[in-house]
Parts: sequence; structure tokens; C-alpha cells
Amino acid sequence: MAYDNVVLEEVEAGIWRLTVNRPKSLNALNSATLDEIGAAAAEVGRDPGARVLLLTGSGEKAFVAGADISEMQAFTADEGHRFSMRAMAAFRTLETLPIPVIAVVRGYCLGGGLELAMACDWLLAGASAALGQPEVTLGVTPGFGGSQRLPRRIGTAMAMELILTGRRIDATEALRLGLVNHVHPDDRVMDEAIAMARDIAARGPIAVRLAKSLVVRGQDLDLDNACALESQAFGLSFSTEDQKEGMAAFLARRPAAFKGR
Ligand code: CO8
Repeated sequence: MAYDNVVLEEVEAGIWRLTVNRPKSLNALNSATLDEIGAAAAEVGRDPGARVLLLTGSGEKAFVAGADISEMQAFTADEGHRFSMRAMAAFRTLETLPIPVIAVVRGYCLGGGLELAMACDWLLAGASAALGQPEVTLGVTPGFGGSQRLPRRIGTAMAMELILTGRRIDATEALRLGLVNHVHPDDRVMDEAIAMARDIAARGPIAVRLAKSLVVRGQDLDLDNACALESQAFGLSFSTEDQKEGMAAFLARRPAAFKGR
């Protein structure tokens, strides 16, 4: 499928990269871009060979500097609501993909940009990353899930502080808060992400998908039901050839060659 505002490419077998590509406006998210992010994520989700999706922004200055303020400026309340719902749908498609999705963040990652990154499973940051939810500085609330996903990631009090002040944090503080998993030099972070994706791609693909779904779905369940879900998935793993191969390879002291079945 052809896209105007994003670039979707398979960088190597099973490793897809989705790049928000509006560098002149620091990759700001307008309606068309939101729709394309959802469509591109769905396209990756339809590829049975997909193992990992990396999500990033083009250019050196920004991952994504937020929702598109030029588009939003004249919105009515109804249009604002619909714009938000559009983003929520696209981000949910991303978040519920069966494979891991890693945000690779250099430069500005603000407002809708941080909300997009938090719809990914985890973030890797370049040293230049600047993250925040500055919506209140524009007289609006977060609208793409930030008020919900940020507290789930870093706890209520610190999320509250960042959302209510609009304060921007750097990569080091984001690392300390657990908002990003690792920080690398800007010119290394994409290579590090690809190396991490390769590691994941070498693991049992069915186990990786099941494990991701356990973490995502379990967060909305009480502990008993979440653990019951894990027991089911664990049992299901034993119906796969990958389990036979993984354990035989361990006992034979050789690398496993998983087939994803
Ligand atoms: N929307 C549209 N255009 C943008 C945005 C944006 N969010 N951010 C930057 N741009 C544009 C600038 O207008 C400028 O365009 P032009 O060259 O045509 O004038 C170009 O990108 C480069 O930007 P700057 O010249 O401003 O670059 P600086 O290096 O001076 O500054 C900043 C970079 C600090 C990132 C600055 O651009 C900035 O503060 N941007 C806005 C950041 C922001 O507030 N983001 C949050 C937006 S609100 C949001 O995301 C809410 C989501 C929920 C919506 C709710 C639904 C209704």
C-alpha cells in the first residue's frame, strides 16, 4: 500500500520500520498521518512473517512534535472529539499488534508524539530526546491517551506533574523514570533497535506473540484472571513445534531454529 505521510519498509526479514515522514513540520500528526499510521500498523499485522515493528520519525530534530496545531487550531468541540477518537483508534491498532513494537525516539517527542510512543511496547531513546505532554500550555488536555498511558508507565504522581506543568524532560530523566528503556547516542540508536529486533526475531515467534498478549491483556485483568490467562498460554505453547525445537536445542547445546509453528 502507498502512503503519503509515513514510510513503511521491511528493513530485513521480519523486521519492519514505520517512519512518520513530515520533517518540515517536525512530523506533526495530522488526520491523514494518523489514518496512515493505523493502516500501516494493520498492514504489518497481516504479515505472518512479521517479528518486530520499529516506529520512528524522519529527520534529526524530532520523533514527533505533537498533534498538528495548524489543523487543530480552528476545531469545534465536536471536531476535537473526533480527531482524538481517530488517534485513539490508530494507536490501539498499533498497541494491539501481536508483535513487539518499539519506538525509536530522537529529538522532540511531545504531546501526541509521546502518546504515539507510549502506544508502542517500549521506547529506546537517542541522547537528544526531549519528551513531554505540553497540551496544557496550549489550553487543551492530552487527547491521544497521554493522561491514561503516562500514569500507567511512570506512576500517578510523576505523570500528574508532567501533564499539569507541561514540563519537558530529557533522555536521562526519562530513563530514570522508566519511560524509556535505554538511551544511546543519536547516531547509534536505530542500529541498537535493529540489533534488539534481531534478538527478538531469533526467539520462538509464537511464544513472543503469546507473551506480548499476556502482558497487554493482563494489565486490564485482576491477578487471578491474568494468571489464569498465563497458564492457558503456557499450556498452549506445548502444542507448538517451536517448544519441541526450543527444548531439544537447549538439551543438545545448539541454537534453536524456530519455525513459528
Ligand atoms: N504542529 C504543527 N506544526 C508544528 C508542530 C506541531 N505540533 N511542531 C512544530 N511544527 C512546525 C512549526 O510550525 C514549524 O513550521 P514552519 O517552519 O512552517 O514555521 C516547523 O515545524 C519547525 O518548528 P519550529 O520552527 O517551531 O522549530 P523549533 O526548533 O524552533 O522548535 C519545538 C521546536 C520546540 C518542538 C516547537 O516547534 C514546538 O513547541 N512545537 C509544538 C510542540 C507541542 O506543543 N506539541 C504538542 C501539540 S498538542 C498535542 O499533541 C495534543 C494531542 C492531543 C490532541 C487532542 C485532540 C483534539
